Amino acid sequence: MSGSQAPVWPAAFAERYRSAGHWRGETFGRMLRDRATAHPGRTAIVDPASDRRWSYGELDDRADRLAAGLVARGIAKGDRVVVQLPNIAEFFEVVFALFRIGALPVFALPAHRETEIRYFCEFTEATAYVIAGEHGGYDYRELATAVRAKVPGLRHVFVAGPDAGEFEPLDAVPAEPVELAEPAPDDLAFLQLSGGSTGVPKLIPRTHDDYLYSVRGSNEICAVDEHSVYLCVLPAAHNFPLSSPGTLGALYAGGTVVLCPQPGPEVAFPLIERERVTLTGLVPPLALLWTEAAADSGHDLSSLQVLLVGGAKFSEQAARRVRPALGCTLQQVFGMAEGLVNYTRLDDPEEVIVTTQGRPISPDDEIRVVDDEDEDLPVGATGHLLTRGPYTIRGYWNAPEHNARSFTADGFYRTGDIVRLTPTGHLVVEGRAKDQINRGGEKIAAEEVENHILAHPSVHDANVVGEPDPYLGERTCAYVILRTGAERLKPVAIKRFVRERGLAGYKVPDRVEFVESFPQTGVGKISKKHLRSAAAHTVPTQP
Ligand code: AMP
Ligand code: DBH
Repeated sequence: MSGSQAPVWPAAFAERYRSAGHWRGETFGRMLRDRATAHPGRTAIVDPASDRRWSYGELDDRADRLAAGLVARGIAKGDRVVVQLPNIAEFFEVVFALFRIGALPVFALPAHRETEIRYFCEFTEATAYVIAGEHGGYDYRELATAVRAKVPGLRHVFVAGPDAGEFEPLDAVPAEPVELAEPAPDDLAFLQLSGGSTGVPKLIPRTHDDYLYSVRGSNEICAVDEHSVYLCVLPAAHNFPLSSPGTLGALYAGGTVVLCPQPGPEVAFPLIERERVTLTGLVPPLALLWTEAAADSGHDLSSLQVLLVGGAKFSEQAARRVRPALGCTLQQVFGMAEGLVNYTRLDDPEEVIVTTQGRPISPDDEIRVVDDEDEDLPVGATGHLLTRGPYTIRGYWNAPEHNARSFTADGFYRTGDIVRLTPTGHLVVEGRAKDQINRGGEKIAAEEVENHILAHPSVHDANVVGEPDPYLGERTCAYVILRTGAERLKPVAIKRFVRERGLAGYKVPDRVEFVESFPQTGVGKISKKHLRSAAAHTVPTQP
């Protein structure tokens, strides 16, 4: 992989991370083979929606066979493959097949629509795209038809499930296993997505070595072992349920992954009872919902030992309710697909668990809290979080200009988070400096949505900011100035316009407000700070 595509760790750091035992020369493909050899009969994947249970031996064999079929279709080492699958067993068959080939899954989310998928396909020059035919009332085949018409380089679309339409069924791909050259541990394993703060999403290159370290470290901290049963509630491709400690943590430890088809308690609670689930991970709005529902659910949740909550700030009041309601230990997790993941520890005092977002996985995670001039602040002061370490990327994929801004000259990632360090070394997330809205764990880059609104012929200017929401934490408000003389529009017209441009539903503004002008700062720049506080004071609901 050339340096411009994926910046790597300088040799001295790589050497240090290897000699410290963080990078152990493992790969995902080999890891699954080792587990399948050690305990072929143990259950790896439970997919309740289709009533399937795959043992380690079966998953291993399926990955081999699918890899062979994909290779026969020309998918080769280093190729990018956009994977957009819901929480179904095939997700693991596909990603482990790609890991074995050394082709890179690009982890799209089920919520992504034409604009995002087309961008991923074009930007990564993907050779294939994998979908489930229909899911959650949405037809991904139609999406694939639209994308393929516009992206000629996309050679294959594979469809998991019964009706592939005009595309090739995933079921038709597997072939007799073939000998494949193993990828190197420091090769890229996949491209993960960033919530981002710019016009287009950025892609995060992760290697086998670095990601496996974060998974192994997470397992230790969350006490994941061969008896663990992880319920995957959030979209499987997201970094949090994938690796913190997530499905890959459970598989690494030889435990079991149960795929939750829907995140609500009415689906999840019976599964926890039936499969004796021991841990799961949720975003704060779901954690609130589960806590409320647990009291009179009538389901036996006693197997649940650990609930991880992260992706957005979990309020102290909500955090305090977890243990009494669900009878398990709360672990707050503050992570990012770029790398750094912090956890409260299982044996931290309850006060630390409910009031902090944890501390880093690794003794080699370097944390700096700095002011606007990158000067270090004293412990306890609130400032920008910069980080560098054995599983934090040194740059986004193919984004040299952006990297110059998102990383310091000596390789620290500018997280865009505003934090404070407690005397115990725990981090408290106090806010955000990046131009992003965190809608209950779903990240929205303001600029991306603004650009789409600006494409409307009646719109002169647009600013998207977050406003408080009791359930999501934050929701989006678009302030829009119409062109002079343009027809009057209703807020729904802007929302519909954004949706019809093929953007994921969670990026459609929750509220649209038409204004005459934007507040300005002293030097005449538009003040998002003032817009945010205006939004905080006017939160009527509207269609
Ligand atoms: P991404 O870079 O898209 O993977 O999103 C990671 C970002 O999510 C972090 O930089 C934080 O802004 C936010 N985040 C994740 N977990 C938490 C948490 N527990 N509390 C507050 N913010 C969080
Ligand atoms: O929000 C995130 O991206 C996130 C949250 C918790 C994450 O990537 C993670 C844990 O690994």
